[in-house]
Amino acid sequence: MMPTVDLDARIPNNVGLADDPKVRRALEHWQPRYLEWWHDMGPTDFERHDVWLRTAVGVGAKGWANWGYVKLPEYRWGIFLSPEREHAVVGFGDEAGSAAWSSVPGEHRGALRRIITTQADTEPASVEQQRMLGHMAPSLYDLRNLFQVNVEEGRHLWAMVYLLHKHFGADGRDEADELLLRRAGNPDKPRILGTFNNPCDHWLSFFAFTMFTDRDGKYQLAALRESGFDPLARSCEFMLTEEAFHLFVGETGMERIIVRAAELERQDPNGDVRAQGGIDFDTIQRAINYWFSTCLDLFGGEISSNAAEYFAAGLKGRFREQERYTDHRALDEAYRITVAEGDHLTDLEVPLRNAMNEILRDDYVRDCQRAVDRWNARLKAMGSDRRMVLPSRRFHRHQGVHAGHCFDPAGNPIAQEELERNRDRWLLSEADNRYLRAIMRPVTEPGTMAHWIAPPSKGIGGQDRAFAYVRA
Ligand code: BYC
Repeated sequence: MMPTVDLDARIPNNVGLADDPKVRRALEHWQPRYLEWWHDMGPTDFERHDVWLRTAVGVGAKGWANWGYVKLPEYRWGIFLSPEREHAVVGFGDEAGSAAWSSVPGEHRGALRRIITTQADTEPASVEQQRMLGHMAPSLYDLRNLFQVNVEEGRHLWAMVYLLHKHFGADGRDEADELLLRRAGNPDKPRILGTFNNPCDHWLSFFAFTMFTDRDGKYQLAALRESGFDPLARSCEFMLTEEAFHLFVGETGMERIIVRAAELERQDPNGDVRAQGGIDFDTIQRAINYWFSTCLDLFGGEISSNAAEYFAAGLKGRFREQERYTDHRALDEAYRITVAEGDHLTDLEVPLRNAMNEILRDDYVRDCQRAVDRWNARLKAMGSDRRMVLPSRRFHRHQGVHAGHCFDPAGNPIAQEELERNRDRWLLSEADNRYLRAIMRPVTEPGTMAHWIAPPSKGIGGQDRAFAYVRA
């Protein structure tokens, strides 16, 4: 059934808030605090600008968003769930085949609250991490893309906060309040997951973040879309629609920097991209190494009893669980993981359910590799010999079985001193970050691009590349 959309309500929604006074009041109480948080921690100094944005207004496959100029604080953050599925069932785990839950089963309350809170926490965190980037945007096209990503992360927070208020009573309200109090990178009240406390203070990191970190979002949301807790599954389904654009921003943004690097390398008599004011291939590779490896950590440990319990309970499945698998209980198989033992590598067999984080990470790595292959095909077509690579999944890890061991980017075990000696060759360094911030001067002329990035292939939202996407 397609739910009714109420766009004129104080909180636009298709979840029947008008008939749910308790939850409506709770959310209307949360709303001014959210706006206060947005004012304090959202994009700095652009509150009065008109930004060409799409605003979610429903969940239909076509025409789910309106386009127009919007001032950021006036964006209509709404709550939209995909339509209810008829005869929805728990799709995997011990209870596979039984009816899906429309309210939270008591025995899974703690786990679900934890999953939803962790998912929710990443959304405001990313907005906080990106708040200064407007001041060094390479074009108005990119500036509006940044703001589009930011407002949609805000909407994803609304989606999760709705679930907390609707299904978790006083505990849920407390969690929703805490979400506005933690701060990315603040040692006293950090965000929950590691990567969401790392600085993202120039546009190479922004594009790497939307390429690699938002892609973790895609896979986590896809795993939760399989959930037997139907409201969570339906929230994630719609969030994925918006997420696709964030991934487009990251993948094409990285590609445009790579293409420009190849052009500048050719122009310089010594092939020195930095001498031409661009971003050289080694720096791009270090950004890939840094963001890819920190994002691998976001999947949690390779061997995880939490993941096994989430799967057994029917809370969090595999990527496209229904389409790709026939055995939804996953009780009989094992999974092989290569780990370090002293100075060599060895294989470990793990019961499949305990390897669910690694299985999701496999799908993620494949998707990242697809994008890297695309960039490399572009380089080849330009006649460049340069190629970008993903480092081994063992490199630079802080969660799971590889944490505490040292590996080179190819995944070979190495001594700590060798890692330290090569750190600035392999990972974005402070000197890189200083250089990148120094070349990133804001470009505010419509249709004009910063020197270090190639133009996009076309404009966005029905407009061409020279459109005034942001107006003072
Ligand atoms: N940092 O069994 P383990 C997105 C903790 S991104 C810090 O190995 P588990 C977005 C873990 O909590 C998607 N702590 O892992 C992107 C546990 O703690 P306790 C966000 C970590 O629990 C861009 C311990 O280590 N969504 O949407 O199976 C922009 C052992 O845990 C980390 C989700 O993450 C870490 N990286 O899996 C905007 C989905 N990794 O029990 C948005 C919800 C693990 O010792 N989250 N730990 O206190 C989950 O499903 C799981 O919590 C995780 C971890 C996949 C994150």
